[in-house]
Amino acid sequence: LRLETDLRRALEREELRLLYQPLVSLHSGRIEGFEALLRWRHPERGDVPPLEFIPIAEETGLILPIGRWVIEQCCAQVARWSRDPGNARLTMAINLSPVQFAQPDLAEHLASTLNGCGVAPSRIRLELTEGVLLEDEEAAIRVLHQLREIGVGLCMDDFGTGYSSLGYLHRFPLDILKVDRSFVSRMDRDPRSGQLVHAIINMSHILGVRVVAEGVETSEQLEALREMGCDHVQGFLIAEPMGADRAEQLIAEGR
Ligand code: G
Ligand code: G
Ligand code: NA
Ligand code: MN
Repeated sequence: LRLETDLRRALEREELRLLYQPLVSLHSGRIEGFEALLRWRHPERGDVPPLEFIPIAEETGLILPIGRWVIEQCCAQVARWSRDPGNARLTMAINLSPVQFAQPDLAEHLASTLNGCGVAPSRIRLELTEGVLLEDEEAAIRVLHQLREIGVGLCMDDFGTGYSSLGYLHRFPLDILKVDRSFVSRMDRDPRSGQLVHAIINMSHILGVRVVAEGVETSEQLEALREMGCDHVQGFLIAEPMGADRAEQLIAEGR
């Protein structure tokens, strides 16, 4: 309860910030974009893990103002990077919770924020978990099409956990699928996990969906994923989530 009260004030007290973790293209070897990851530094407790405060934010509805702030920060960040024409293609992946997805004004807020920052919608990619899709499939498909009409990319996050089925790829208008890091970490020990990831990549490609492997921690995983034709990788092997300044440095070095 205490944490809830504190979280309520975290936005106005500027205790929230975003870190950015790069995604690297296995085709070009270059940074393709970043995923924005929310952090909360509590004045007494220090860093509170997202796995602790995001569920509270979702239960209390605080995820709505926080989520809007995240979207606004991300669009502003993309606009700042884009002042350098060399960065004109960098993407920003934003995590959306099912509560945000259920808001009727989500598409409108996104569109007006993009417009206000002068950022092309194709630079933003929304990461959704299957929780978004399970409750009311028809409603979910309607919203996905609405978002797609704006022109933002759509990504299925944490694929391979829960009920994730390849049927999702067929029924939902997705651009990208993110193979969950639990799969990637099992690849080293268990050949069948590797074969499964390979099959997911092949099926995704048949359906015109690109694949990101997340949680890549070893060069063996990276090489195996490259051979399987995986499109993008993300994980500690490449870089941990970092502040915007460091991200900007990294982009500059990569060119
Ligand atoms: O950064 P970390 O890997 O600890 O994130 C843990 C979880 O918090 C992940 O499931 C991630 O998707 C979620 N998360 C991180 N940032 C955001 C955010 O801005 N909004 C939402 N809804 N979830 C986030
Ligand atoms: O659920 P989601 O995929 O959004 O979670 C992203 C979380 O994964 C972030 O909290 C991020 O810090 C974490 N993460 C990113 N790369 C790695 C990695 O290589 N290994 C592990 N264990 N966690 C990672
Ligand atoms: Na994510
Ligand atoms: Mn994920």
